[in-house]
Amino acid sequence: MIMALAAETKTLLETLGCIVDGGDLAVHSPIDGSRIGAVVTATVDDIDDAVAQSQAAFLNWRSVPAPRRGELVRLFGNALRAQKYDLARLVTIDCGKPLSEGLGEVQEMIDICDFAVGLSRQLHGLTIASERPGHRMMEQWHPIGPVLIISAFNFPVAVWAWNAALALVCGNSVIWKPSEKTPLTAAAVQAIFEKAIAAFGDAPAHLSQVIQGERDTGAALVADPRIALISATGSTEMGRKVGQVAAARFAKTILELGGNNAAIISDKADVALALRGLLFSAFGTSGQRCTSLRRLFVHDAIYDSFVGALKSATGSMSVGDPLDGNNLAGPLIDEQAFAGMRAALDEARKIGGNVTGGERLAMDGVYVRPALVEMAAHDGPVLRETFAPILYIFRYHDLAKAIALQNSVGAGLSSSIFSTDIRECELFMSAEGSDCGIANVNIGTSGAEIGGAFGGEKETGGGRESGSDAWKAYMRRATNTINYSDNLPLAQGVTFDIG
Ligand code: UN1
Repeated sequence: MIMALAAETKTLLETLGCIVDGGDLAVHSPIDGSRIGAVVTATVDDIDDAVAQSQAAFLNWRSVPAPRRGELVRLFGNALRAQKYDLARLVTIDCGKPLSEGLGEVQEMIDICDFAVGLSRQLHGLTIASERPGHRMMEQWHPIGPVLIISAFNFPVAVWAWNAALALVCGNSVIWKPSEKTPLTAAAVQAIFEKAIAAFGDAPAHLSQVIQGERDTGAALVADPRIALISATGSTEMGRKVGQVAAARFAKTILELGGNNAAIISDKADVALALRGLLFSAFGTSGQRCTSLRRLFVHDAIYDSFVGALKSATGSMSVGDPLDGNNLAGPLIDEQAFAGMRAALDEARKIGGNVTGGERLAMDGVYVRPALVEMAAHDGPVLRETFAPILYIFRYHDLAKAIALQNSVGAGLSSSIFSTDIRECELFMSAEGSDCGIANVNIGTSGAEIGGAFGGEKETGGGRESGSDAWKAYMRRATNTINYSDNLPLAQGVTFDIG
């Protein structure tokens, strides 16, 4: 298998038009831990050049009419359609998610391209009534500048696409710092993007660039005053650093950080549907989504039967090679992820948690059984995000108290209620309900579509990406007041008469 993965990676990269000639950053597939390639990391000088080139590209691109900019994104979406399967396989090899999810990830890229193409004719502002006679006010949205996109290993290409597709139609250049754990998919996507650039004809050079490297590379880019907007996906710890550096120079940020997502299973839930929905959210992608379900509040009246059904469904979940379509979950990204999982489970046991599953499987790569933990207290590891398939389970009686407990953690990304009672569902979505950026009813916490704004509150960072009006974060707003009269009345009735 070891030779096979390296050889397949090479073939896939070639098919995708990507030349990776080796380099100083070795890449390993989480499927079996084998080495599948290497990429060249950027030096300090490379970073400086890239930002200068991005700035030059921006100065050109901002003047291209937005619908024409949309044409480039349309071509890119088509190029992705043509190579969806090959790119999806590479995603699976690079980050270990099941092939079905790899395909879904590329589809998410295609979807956001379609969305952005339509948007390229709708970057509209308001016309506002003026209090002054013969005056008109309006808002315009203008391109903002080079956009830095920092992405994480778990969605190695889709999250970049959410940002890049919008940034490009909005008239910006982009620089991508992918996770050092998944650099090959980034290189491949850049090669696909270059095909769209070639078909487009006259896009400026360096409109989109990939800068490979580790944390210090990201830090150098974040600190560069020429970067107008930083969109960073990753841990809350990373986001806190990025946010502080950006704030010091008043750069704009979109931060999509950790989640500690919960679902409430009411005694009025459709339990079969709830079970399916929460299993995907908790254990799909091996619990390595920012939207993964981590905490479950089950109503007292159905607790024993529901948790029994959950245990048997979890026990029969197939974990293994993500390229094999029979497996619902693949490996964890690396040994460090397993260490984090083990530490969280040990800690949970110490405070009275009853753990089912969570064992490591005897295979190359880091494969684990999903873990269910019936908790006595909402405390300890429950309060933080552990990027692994662990679901903490609690009993509840009073819905308002369950919502309060759900909201009592630092993160505020995603949440769900499973109930057929409209009062419970509406309460959950109301101002007194979930405090998360995403509050779902009768579906799990993960697997959002691109049409909605994506992001969360509190320690999740507060930014929004993807659909709805998230595009506004990628532009600067100008308020224009136009006087078409021959008089100069001042607002608020102020007088200033010069003789
Ligand atoms: C992430 O894990 O960083 O809603 C993004 C979802 C996906 C995106 C997750 N569409 O689960």
